[in-house]
Amino acid sequence: TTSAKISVLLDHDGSADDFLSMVLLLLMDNVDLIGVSITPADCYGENAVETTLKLLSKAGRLDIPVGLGNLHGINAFPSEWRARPKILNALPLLINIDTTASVSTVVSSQVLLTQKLKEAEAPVSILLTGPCTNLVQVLAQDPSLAQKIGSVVWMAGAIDVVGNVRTFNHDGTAEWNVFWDPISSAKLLQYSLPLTFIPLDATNAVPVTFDFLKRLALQSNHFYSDLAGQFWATTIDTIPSYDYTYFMWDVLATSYLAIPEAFTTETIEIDILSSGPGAGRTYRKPGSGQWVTIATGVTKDHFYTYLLDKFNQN
Ligand code: AGV
Ligand code: CA
Repeated sequence: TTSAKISVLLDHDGSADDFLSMVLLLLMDNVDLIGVSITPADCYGENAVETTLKLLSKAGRLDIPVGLGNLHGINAFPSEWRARPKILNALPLLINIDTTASVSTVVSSQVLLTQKLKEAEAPVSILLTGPCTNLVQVLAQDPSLAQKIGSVVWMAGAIDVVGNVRTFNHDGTAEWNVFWDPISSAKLLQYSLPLTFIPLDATNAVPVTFDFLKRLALQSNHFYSDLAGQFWATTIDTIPSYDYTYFMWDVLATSYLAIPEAFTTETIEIDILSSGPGAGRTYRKPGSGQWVTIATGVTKDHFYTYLLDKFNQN
C-alpha cells in the first residue's frame, strides 16, 4: 500500500546538524517538505540562508520556499558557535553552487509559517531543530492555526539529565534551544499542541564519533555521505572540553519522523522555567496539564543503519 506523505515545515537554526536534518527530510520517502524557515540563533541568518539555498538547489528543490526570522533570543548563542557554519559554504561540495540566479525571494519566517499553515488542507507536522520562537509568535498572532498542526517534533530539553548550557548566572540544567528564549518555550506548552520533544536524554546516546564518521566515509562516493561526513568533520574541533561534544541532536530528532519505532518514549506533564538561574529548564510536573511525549532513548544501531542507508545517495 502507498500511504500519503506527511507535509512537513522545518524551522532550523543553521548549525551543521540542522542542515543535515533538512537533507534527511528531502531524502525521506514519506515526507513532503513544504517550507523551510530559519531562526538566526545558532548561526548568522545570512549564512544559513545561503547554505539552505545551496542544498535545495543541489536537490533540485528550489521550489521549496525559505523564510528568515528577525527575532532574537533573550540568551544569545556564543558568537563562536554562530560563526562556525560559515565554513560550510566554502566547502568544495557547495562553494560553486550559485544561489543568486533562479531563486524566489526569501520571506520572513513568520510570514512563511503563517501562509503555509493557512493554506494547508491536511495536518502539518512541524519539525523544530532550533528555538521555538517563530512558531510561538505565529500562534500568538493567530491561535486558530494550531488546528492545522498535526504534530510538533522539537529537539529540545533535558528532562532527567543535566543540560548543556554553561554560562554565567546559570545552573546548567537547561538545553540551549529552550534557553535561547525560555519565555516562548514556556508559552509553547500552553497551546495544547501534540508535542514530542527529543531531549538530551535521547541525544546523549549519539555523539559524533570517529567510528561513525569512518563508516560514513567508506561510502563517500555517494554525494550525501560525502556531504554529511564533511559537515560533521567541521564540528570535531569546536570542542574545547568534554562538555562541548557535538552530538547528532537534530538529526536524531528528524529521524523520529521516519523511524519512531527506534525510540523509547514516555508521555508526561512538564513545565519550563522562564527566568532565573534555571531558565529554560524542562522538568516533570505532574498535574501541570502540559502533556509532552518525550524520547527517553534510542536504539543506536537502528538509527545508524537508517542514516547510513539514507545518506547512501547521490
Ligand atoms: O543543544 C543542541 C542544539 C541542536 O539544535 N544546538 C546544536 C544543535 O543544532 C545548540 C548547541 C549545543 N552545543 C553546541 C551547540 C555546540 N557545541 N556547538 C554548536 N551548537
Ligand atoms: Ca539546531
